[in-house]
Amino acid sequence: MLKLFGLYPSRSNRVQWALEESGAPYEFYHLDFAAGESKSPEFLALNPGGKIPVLQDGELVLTESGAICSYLGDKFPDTGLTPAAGTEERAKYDQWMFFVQSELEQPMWTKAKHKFAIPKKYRVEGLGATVEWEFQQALAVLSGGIGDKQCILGDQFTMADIMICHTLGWARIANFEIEQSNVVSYMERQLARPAVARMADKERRPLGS
Ligand SMILES: N[C@@H](CCC(=O)N[C@@H](CS)C(=O)NCC(=O)O)C(=O)O
Repeated sequence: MLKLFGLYPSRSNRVQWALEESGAPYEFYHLDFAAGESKSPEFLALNPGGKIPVLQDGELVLTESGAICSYLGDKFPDTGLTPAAGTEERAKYDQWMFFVQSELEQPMWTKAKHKFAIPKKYRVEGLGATVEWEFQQALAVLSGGIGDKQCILGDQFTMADIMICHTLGWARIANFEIEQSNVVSYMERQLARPAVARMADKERRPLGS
Protein backbone atom coordinates (compact mmCIF):
# COMPACT_ATOMS: atom_id res chain seq x y z
CA MET A 1 0.00 0.00 0.00
CA LEU A 2 1.33 3.46 -0.90
CA LYS A 3 1.68 5.79 2.08
CA LEU A 4 1.60 9.56 1.88
CA PHE A 5 2.81 11.67 4.80
CA GLY A 6 1.51 15.20 4.70
CA LEU A 7 -0.55 17.98 6.05
CA TYR A 8 -3.77 19.47 4.78
CA PRO A 9 -3.44 21.99 3.17
CA SER A 10 0.21 22.04 2.03
CA ARG A 11 2.41 20.87 -0.84
CA SER A 12 1.36 17.32 0.03
CA ASN A 13 -1.98 18.20 -1.61
CA ARG A 14 -0.12 17.98 -4.93
CA VAL A 15 0.77 14.37 -4.28
CA GLN A 16 -2.63 13.53 -2.87
CA TRP A 17 -4.27 15.01 -5.97
CA ALA A 18 -1.88 12.91 -8.10
CA LEU A 19 -2.80 9.78 -6.15
CA GLU A 20 -6.52 10.50 -6.54
CA GLU A 21 -6.07 11.03 -10.30
CA SER A 22 -4.11 7.78 -10.62
CA GLY A 23 -6.77 5.77 -8.79
CA ALA A 24 -4.13 3.91 -6.74
CA PRO A 25 -5.09 2.91 -3.20
CA TYR A 26 -3.10 4.78 -0.57
CA GLU A 27 -3.07 5.72 3.09
CA PHE A 28 -2.74 9.33 4.18
CA TYR A 29 -0.82 10.05 7.38
CA HIS A 30 -1.51 13.54 8.68
CA LEU A 31 1.33 15.23 10.56
CA ASP A 32 0.56 17.59 13.40
CA PHE A 33 3.21 20.28 12.82
CA ALA A 34 2.14 22.24 15.90
CA ALA A 35 2.85 19.16 18.02
CA GLY A 36 6.31 18.85 16.45
CA GLU A 37 5.59 15.65 14.53
CA SER A 38 7.55 16.80 11.47
CA LYS A 39 10.69 16.88 13.64
CA SER A 40 9.97 13.65 15.54
CA PRO A 41 12.60 10.86 15.33
CA GLU A 42 10.03 8.65 13.62
CA PHE A 43 9.41 11.18 10.83
CA LEU A 44 13.06 12.30 10.54
CA ALA A 45 13.93 8.66 9.85
CA LEU A 46 11.79 8.98 6.72
CA ASN A 47 12.88 12.48 5.74
CA PRO A 48 15.92 13.92 7.52
CA GLY A 49 14.84 17.32 6.16
CA GLY A 50 11.71 17.14 8.31
CA LYS A 51 9.49 18.23 5.42
CA ILE A 52 6.38 16.94 3.76
CA PRO A 53 5.31 15.47 1.40
CA VAL A 54 6.92 12.05 1.76
CA LEU A 55 5.77 9.03 -0.23
CA GLN A 56 6.56 5.50 0.90
CA ASP A 57 6.22 2.74 -1.65
CA GLY A 58 7.56 -0.44 -0.06
CA GLU A 59 11.30 0.09 0.42
CA LEU A 60 11.26 3.34 -1.53
CA VAL A 61 10.97 6.57 0.45
CA LEU A 62 10.66 9.63 -1.78
CA THR A 63 10.62 13.34 -1.01
CA GLU A 64 10.03 16.42 -3.23
CA SER A 65 6.50 16.90 -4.50
CA GLY A 66 7.49 17.21 -8.17
CA ALA A 67 9.63 14.08 -8.12
CA ILE A 68 6.89 12.12 -6.36
CA CYS A 69 4.26 13.21 -8.89
CA SER A 70 6.48 12.22 -11.83
CA TYR A 71 7.23 8.88 -10.16
CA LEU A 72 3.52 8.13 -9.72
CA GLY A 73 2.82 8.96 -13.36
CA ASP A 74 5.67 6.66 -14.41
CA LYS A 75 4.44 3.92 -12.08
CA PHE A 76 0.94 4.07 -13.56
CA PRO A 77 1.69 4.79 -17.23
CA ASP A 78 -1.86 4.05 -18.41
CA THR A 79 -3.01 7.23 -16.68
CA GLY A 80 -0.96 9.37 -19.09
CA LEU A 81 -0.19 11.65 -16.16
CA THR A 82 3.57 11.60 -16.84
CA PRO A 83 4.53 11.43 -20.53
CA ALA A 84 6.92 8.65 -21.49
CA ALA A 85 10.65 9.36 -21.09
CA GLY A 86 12.43 10.37 -24.27
CA THR A 87 9.39 11.95 -25.96
CA GLU A 88 8.92 15.62 -26.87
CA GLU A 89 5.93 15.66 -24.53
CA ARG A 90 8.17 14.55 -21.64
CA ALA A 91 10.69 17.26 -22.45
CA LYS A 92 8.01 19.96 -22.36
CA TYR A 93 6.48 18.35 -19.27
CA ASP A 94 9.86 18.53 -17.49
CA GLN A 95 10.23 22.14 -18.57
CA TRP A 96 6.98 23.10 -16.82
CA MET A 97 7.68 20.89 -13.79
CA PHE A 98 10.97 22.70 -13.23
CA PHE A 99 9.45 26.10 -14.04
CA VAL A 100 6.71 25.78 -11.46
CA GLN A 101 9.11 24.90 -8.66
CA SER A 102 11.98 27.22 -9.53
CA GLU A 103 10.11 30.26 -10.91
CA LEU A 104 6.40 30.33 -10.09
CA GLU A 105 6.53 28.99 -6.55
CA GLN A 106 9.62 30.78 -5.27
CA PRO A 107 8.14 34.28 -4.74
CA MET A 108 5.34 32.73 -2.69
CA TRP A 109 7.71 30.56 -0.72
CA THR A 110 9.94 33.56 -0.06
CA LYS A 111 6.91 35.47 1.24
CA ALA A 112 5.85 32.55 3.45
CA LYS A 113 9.35 31.93 4.76
CA HIS A 114 9.81 35.52 5.86
CA LYS A 115 6.30 35.75 7.30
CA PHE A 116 6.21 32.56 9.38
CA ALA A 117 8.19 29.57 8.10
CA ILE A 118 11.78 30.30 9.13
CA PRO A 119 13.09 31.27 12.58
CA LYS A 120 12.22 34.88 13.47
CA LYS A 121 15.82 36.07 13.67
CA TYR A 122 16.38 35.18 9.98
CA ARG A 123 13.24 36.89 8.66
CA VAL A 124 13.56 40.01 6.51
CA GLU A 125 10.74 42.55 6.32
CA GLY A 126 9.56 44.56 3.35
CA LEU A 127 9.81 41.93 0.61
CA GLY A 128 6.18 42.38 -0.50
CA ALA A 129 6.76 44.41 -3.67
CA THR A 130 9.76 42.29 -4.69
CA VAL A 131 7.97 38.95 -4.47
CA GLU A 132 4.85 40.31 -6.22
CA TRP A 133 7.03 41.59 -9.09
CA GLU A 134 8.84 38.25 -9.34
CA PHE A 135 5.55 36.36 -9.32
CA GLN A 136 4.15 38.56 -12.11
CA GLN A 137 7.23 37.84 -14.26
CA ALA A 138 6.66 34.11 -13.91
CA LEU A 139 2.90 34.44 -14.35
CA ALA A 140 3.32 36.26 -17.68
CA VAL A 141 5.45 33.37 -18.95
CA LEU A 142 2.88 30.85 -17.72
CA SER A 143 0.01 32.75 -19.34
CA GLY A 144 1.85 32.66 -22.68
CA GLY A 145 2.48 28.93 -22.21
CA ILE A 146 -1.17 28.15 -21.51
CA GLY A 147 -2.48 30.26 -24.40
CA ASP A 148 -5.93 28.93 -25.22
CA LYS A 149 -5.07 25.32 -24.39
CA GLN A 150 -7.04 23.13 -21.97
CA CYS A 151 -3.92 21.90 -20.22
CA ILE A 152 -0.33 23.09 -20.18
CA LEU A 153 0.68 20.40 -22.72
CA GLY A 154 -2.46 20.63 -24.85
CA ASP A 155 -5.47 18.36 -24.36
CA GLN A 156 -3.74 15.83 -22.11
CA PHE A 157 -4.01 16.51 -18.35
CA THR A 158 -0.68 15.73 -16.66
CA MET A 159 1.13 16.03 -13.34
CA ALA A 160 2.43 19.39 -14.57
CA ASP A 161 -1.15 20.71 -14.42
CA ILE A 162 -1.41 19.46 -10.84
CA MET A 163 1.83 21.18 -9.84
CA ILE A 164 0.91 24.43 -11.59
CA CYS A 165 -2.70 24.61 -10.41
CA HIS A 166 -1.87 23.75 -6.83
CA THR A 167 0.68 26.57 -6.93
CA LEU A 168 -1.83 28.99 -8.47
CA GLY A 169 -4.33 28.09 -5.75
CA TRP A 170 -1.63 28.85 -3.20
CA ALA A 171 -0.99 32.21 -4.92
CA ARG A 172 -4.66 33.09 -4.65
CA ILE A 173 -4.72 32.29 -0.92
CA ALA A 174 -1.49 34.27 -0.40
CA ASN A 175 -3.08 37.32 -2.11
CA PHE A 176 -0.95 37.41 -5.25
CA GLU A 177 -2.71 39.05 -8.21
CA ILE A 178 -3.76 36.77 -11.10
CA GLU A 179 -5.30 38.98 -13.77
CA GLN A 180 -4.81 36.93 -16.94
CA SER A 181 -8.22 35.45 -17.79
CA ASN A 182 -6.71 32.41 -19.52
CA VAL A 183 -4.78 31.54 -16.35
CA VAL A 184 -7.85 31.99 -14.15
CA SER A 185 -10.08 29.80 -16.33
CA TYR A 186 -7.32 27.16 -16.69
CA MET A 187 -6.85 27.05 -12.90
CA GLU A 188 -10.57 26.92 -12.14
CA ARG A 189 -11.10 24.16 -14.72
CA GLN A 190 -8.43 21.93 -13.16
CA LEU A 191 -9.34 22.68 -9.54
CA ALA A 192 -12.93 21.61 -10.34
CA ARG A 193 -11.81 18.06 -11.20
CA PRO A 194 -13.49 15.35 -9.07
CA ALA A 195 -10.09 14.15 -7.78
CA VAL A 196 -9.62 17.48 -6.00
CA ALA A 197 -12.94 17.14 -4.16
CA ARG A 198 -12.12 13.55 -3.17
CA MET A 199 -9.01 14.68 -1.29
CA ALA A 200 -11.04 16.47 1.35
CA ASP A 201 -12.95 13.29 2.26
CA LYS A 202 -9.90 11.09 2.66
CA GLU A 203 -9.32 9.64 6.12
CA ARG A 204 -6.35 11.33 7.79
CA ARG A 205 -4.46 8.85 9.92
CA PRO A 206 -2.24 10.04 12.75
CA LEU A 207 1.51 9.45 12.39
CA GLY A 208 2.49 6.18 14.03
CA SER A 209 -0.90 4.51 13.63
N1 LIG B 1 10.55 21.38 -2.38
C1 LIG B 1 9.80 20.65 -1.40
C2 LIG B 1 9.31 21.60 -0.34
C3 LIG B 1 8.72 20.87 0.84
C4 LIG B 1 8.30 21.83 1.93
O1 LIG B 1 8.94 22.87 2.16
N2 LIG B 1 7.20 21.47 2.63
C5 LIG B 1 6.74 22.29 3.72
C6 LIG B 1 5.21 22.22 3.82
S1 LIG B 1 4.41 22.77 2.34
C7 LIG B 1 7.31 21.75 5.01
O2 LIG B 1 7.26 20.56 5.25
N3 LIG B 1 7.86 22.62 5.85
C8 LIG B 1 8.33 22.24 7.16
C9 LIG B 1 9.63 22.89 7.50
O3 LIG B 1 10.16 23.68 6.67
O4 LIG B 1 10.11 22.63 8.59
C10 LIG B 1 8.63 19.94 -2.10
O5 LIG B 1 8.10 20.47 -3.09
O6 LIG B 1 8.25 18.84 -1.68
